[in-house]
This record gives sequence, structure tokens and C-alpha cells, in this order.
Amino acid sequence: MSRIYERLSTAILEGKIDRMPNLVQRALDQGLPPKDILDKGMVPGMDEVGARFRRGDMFVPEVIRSADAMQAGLGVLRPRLSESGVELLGKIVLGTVKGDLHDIGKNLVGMMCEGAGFEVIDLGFNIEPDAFIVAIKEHQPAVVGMSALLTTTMRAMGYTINAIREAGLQDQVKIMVGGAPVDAEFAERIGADGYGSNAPAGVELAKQLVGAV
Ligand code: B1M
Repeated sequence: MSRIYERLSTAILEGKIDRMPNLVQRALDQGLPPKDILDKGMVPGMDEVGARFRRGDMFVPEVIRSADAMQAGLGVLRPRLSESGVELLGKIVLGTVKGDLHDIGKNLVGMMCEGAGFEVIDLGFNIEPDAFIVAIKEHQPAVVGMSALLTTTMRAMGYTINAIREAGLQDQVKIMVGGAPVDAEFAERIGADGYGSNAPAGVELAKQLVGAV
């Protein structure tokens, strides 16, 4: 395997944001296929970040640096991926539900999903059910992800799912939820398709929901 893949993976793991664009450019200059640069170099780095975060061997600030390194590399790689007609895993519309201003965990989920190969449309925080519906119609995502950090706002996830159902859109998208007060039982009760306990689990779930694993 090309040594450059290992270097890309390590640079992501170590959060070397400034080094990534150069490394990706060097890999492209060597004639390596953009999809291999992603799958053999960058994604394994991000997978390892997820594994370490789950084990408690990496913490939020380090994960954010790694995700930023991934983004820096994707900045160079993305145009080449689309030129070569590589299909990303699908689109995810993501937002923190109405009434809730917490977005750190949601951002982490978004960055890691992007790192895994999804196109993420991040609506932000305090997102009304209607705004989710508008985004589903506009972007046609495979997955809608909702985050809530307050026991008072987790109910808004249920309202949002109801609104999506009433708009006749539930068959078009899979819905995943997460956030500290949420659990699998609650997710099932409100009719979500799945629950992610943390960002790596959210990524795995999103992959399952689009049939990528
Ligand atoms: Co607030 N806050 N906060 N807060 N805040 C909590 C959540 C709280 C637990 C603190 C406490 O009292 N101990 C408490 C909630 C209590 C409850 O509801 N039971 C609380 C409160 C009460 C409040 C206010 C009401 C305080 C007030 O004004 N009186 C207020 C509410 C504002 C509002 O939202 N309307 C408020 C405000 C704020 C700040 C704005 C100051 C700030 C948010 C800044 C921001 O997000 N940009 C803030 C913060 C920072 C926190 C704590 C300290 C940290 C949250 C965080 O970012 N964690 C939090 C206490 C705590 O958790 N220790 C607290 C790190 C983040 C990486 O984890 O978000 O859980 P988390 O995300 C995880 C998983 O949950 C999961 O993956 C992430 C990564 O592993 N995940 C998903 C999250 N979303 C997912 C989606 C998925 C899948 C996985 O799929 C779609």
C-alpha cells in the first residue's frame, strides 16, 4: 500500500490541519485515484478517531481537530471526487431541534458523517419542524438527523417526526436522533429509525440506514 495513505491517516488522527491539503495534493500528483485517497487514506484515519473516542482515548477537542483536518483534506479532494463521478454515501440533513441552542455534539456528528463520506446539510440549531420539511424537499436527503440536549426540547423531535409524517415525507427519508437525554427506547417511541449514543455511533447508524454496511 502506498506510504502516502498511511501519512494521510496519521495526519487526520493527529489533527494536522495545515498538513492535510498538501498531503492530499501530493497523493493526487502521484496519480492515485481520488476515491482510494479517501477510502484507503482518509477514512481509516477518521475511523480510528471514532474508535479512540468511543474508548475514551480521545476527547472532544482532539476529535474536532481531527474532523477539521479531514475537512481540510476534503477541500482539496472534493472537486476531484466529483470530477471522477464518485458517489458519496448520500445526503444528511442535520439540525438541533426547536428551542434548543446546543450544537457542539450535533456539529461533531456532522463533521464525522462528512468525514465518512456523506454530504451534510447542516441547518444549525433551534430548527422548526417546518424548516426540516423545507430542507427535505429541497435537498432530498437519505437521512435526517436531529439532536437535542434538553429534556424539555427532546419532545420537539417527536413533533418534527410527526410533521414529516404529515407532510407525507417519512417514506423518503430515514430519521436518526441523538443527544444526551435521548435513548433508544425514546427514539423508538417517537418513530425514529435509529438512535446514536455518540458521534461515531451516529456515523455507523447513518451508514446502516443508507445500506452502506
Ligand atoms: Co446547556 N445544558 N443549557 N448550554 N449545557 C446542558 C445540556 C445541561 C445537562 C447542564 C446541566 O444542567 N448539568 C442542562 C440540561 C438539563 C436537562 O435538560 N436535563 C443544560 C441547561 C439546563 C441549559 C440552559 C437551560 C441553561 C439556562 O439558560 N438556564 C440553556 C438552554 C439554552 C437552550 O438550548 N435553549 C443552556 C445553554 C447552554 C449554552 C448555550 C451556554 C451552551 C451550549 C453552546 C453550544 O452548544 N454552542 C451549553 C452547554 C455547553 C452545555 C453543556 C455544559 C455541554 C454540552 C455539550 O456540548 N457537550 C451541558 C452539560 C454537559 O453535557 N456536561 C449542558 C459535549 C457534546 C460533544 O456532547 O452534545 O451530548 P453532546 O453530543 C454527543 C452525544 O449526545 C451525541 O454525539 C455527541 C458526541 O459524542 N449526539 C448525537 C448529539 N447529537 C446527536 C445526534 C445524532 C447522534 C448522536 O444523530 C442525529
